Amino acid sequence: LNGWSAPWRMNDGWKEFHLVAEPVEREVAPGMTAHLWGYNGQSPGPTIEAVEGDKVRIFVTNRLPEHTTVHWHGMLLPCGMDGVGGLTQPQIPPGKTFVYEFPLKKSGTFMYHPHADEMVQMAMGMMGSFIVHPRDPGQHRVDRDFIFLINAYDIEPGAMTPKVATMTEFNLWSWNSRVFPGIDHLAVRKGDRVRIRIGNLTMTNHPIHLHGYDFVVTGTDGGWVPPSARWPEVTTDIGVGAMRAIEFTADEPGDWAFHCHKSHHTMNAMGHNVPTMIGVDHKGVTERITRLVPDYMLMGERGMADMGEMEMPLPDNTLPMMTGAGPFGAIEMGGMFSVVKVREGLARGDYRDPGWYQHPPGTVAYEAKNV
Ligand SMILES: [Cu+2]
Repeated sequence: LNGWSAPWRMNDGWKEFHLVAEPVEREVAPGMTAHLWGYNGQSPGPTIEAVEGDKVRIFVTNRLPEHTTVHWHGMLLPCGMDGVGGLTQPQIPPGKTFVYEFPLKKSGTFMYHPHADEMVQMAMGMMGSFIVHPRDPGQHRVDRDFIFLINAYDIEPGAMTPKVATMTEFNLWSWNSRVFPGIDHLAVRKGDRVRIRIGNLTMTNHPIHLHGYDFVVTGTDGGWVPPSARWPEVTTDIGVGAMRAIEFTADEPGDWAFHCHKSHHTMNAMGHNVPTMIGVDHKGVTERITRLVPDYMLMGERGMADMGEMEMPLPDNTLPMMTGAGPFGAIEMGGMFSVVKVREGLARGDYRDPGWYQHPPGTVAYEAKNV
C-alpha cells in the first residue's frame, strides 16, 4: 500500500539491491507532511522482493547525520550479516557504504530496520518490507498480494518531526507512514484469492480486523503456517515485531472496512486530555474561551461525532481526528483504516479505484417508518 518495490540487477549470480538511508519527506495524508528518516527517498523504504534460493547483495549507503545498520528481521543468515551494530558488525558511519550478502534460504515475509540507535531511527520511520517468493510459483499462489508495515508517530499539530522519545502515547497510527484517508484502498476482483501481509514495527500490538469475511493466518515472519494448523478469524492480533499474512477468497462484493480494532488507532492526532463533556450543557462556553485561546477545542456534549464533520480551524500541518467522506456521509475515521473493495467484472490486472460499491436494491439498512 502506498509503496513500491526496489529495483535490482544481476551481477555474476548475485541479485543486487541498493538502500540509501536518508532524511525524507512523507505526505502522511493530504494536508500533512512529516520530516522522517527512511530509505531511497521514502519511509518505509522500498519493498525488497526476491526468490527463494537467490543470493542477494544489498549495498547500504548512510546519508543520515548519525551511524546506522540494517537488520534483516526473520531472515536465516550468517551471523555477521545480521546487522546488529556493535555486536555483529561495526556501525555504518555517515557517508559510508556497507555490503550485506546472504542466500535466501526460505520463502516468506520479512522486514528490515536499523539495529543502531534503534528507538530514534525507528521512531523516525526507518523500516521496510522484504518478500521472498517461493521458488515454485505454484506454491502458496494467490491472485492479489498486498503488504504494509504498521508504524506510529508522535507529531504535534503544527510540527513536522516526530517526537522520538515517546514510549506509548503516539498520535499518528499509520500503515506505511500513511493514515486514513491517505491509505490506498485494496481493490480485488470477485473470486480472487487475496493475501495481505502485515508487519508491526510499532511499540504496541494491533488487532487488525476485516469486515465481511473470515480469513486464515497463512504466514508469520517465521514462515508458512501448515494448513492443518490454521483456524478461521476475523481479527488477528499482530504483536510488536511480528508479521502475519492473512488469506481469504473474495466471494462477497462490497466496500469492506479493514482497520485496527483499537478505536484510538482509527483516529488522527488528538488531544488525549480533552475532558468528556457528554451530558454537560456548555453552550456558549467554547466561543468565550476561544476569544482568549484561539485553538481551544472542546468535546461535543452529544459525543464527538459532530467534531468529525465540523469545519474546525486546524493548526497548519495536521489532520482532523475523524474524517473521510463516504457515499452515505462522513466516515468518521482516521489512522489505521482502509477499504477492501471487492467487485464483480473488474478487468484482470486493472485494480484502479472502482469507486463506491453500488448496493443491489433492498440490501442497505434503512429507516423504519411508523414505529
Ligand atoms: Cu492499532
